[in-house]
Amino acid sequence: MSRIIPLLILVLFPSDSHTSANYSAANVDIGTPGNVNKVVRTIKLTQVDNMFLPAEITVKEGETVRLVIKNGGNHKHEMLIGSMADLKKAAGMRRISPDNVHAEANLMQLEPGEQKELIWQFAGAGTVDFACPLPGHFKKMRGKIFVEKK
Ligand SMILES: [Cu+2]
Repeated sequence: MSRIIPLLILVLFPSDSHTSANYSAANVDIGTPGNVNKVVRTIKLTQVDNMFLPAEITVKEGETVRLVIKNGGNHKHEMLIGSMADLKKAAGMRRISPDNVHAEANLMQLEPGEQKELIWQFAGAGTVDFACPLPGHFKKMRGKIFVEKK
C-alpha cells in the first residue's frame, strides 16, 4: 500500500507541480538547524485560524535566528519551512493522512495555545517559503522569509 501513495499524489494533484511560478526554485537553500549560541535575533510569529502574523519576515544571509511560533488559534497548526515545491508536496501528504506526527527539523506542529521555538540558520540571499500544510489551511496560511544580502 505504501508504494501506491506517491502515485496517488501524482494522480490527485498533478496541477500543483506546474501552476506556481516558484516551482523552478525547488533547489532553494532553506538553511539548516542553527546553534543556539549564534542566535542574533528573535522573531515572533503568531498563528491564527488561518494565517500567520506577520506573514513576511526579513533576515540576513547566514544569520541564525530564533523563530518563536505561537498558536493563538483554536485549531491545530503546523509551520513548515521549505521551497514552495516542498510545501506543496507536504500539503498533498497531509490530505491523505492529516494526523501523522512528523519530526522534520524544519517543521513545528502546534496544538492550540502552544508555543515552540526553532533555531534556524539561513543560507544565501533569496526567498524561503513557509506554510501550514494542513488541509484547508495551506492556501491561505503561507508566508515568506526574505533572506537579504549582507
Ligand atoms: Cu494551520
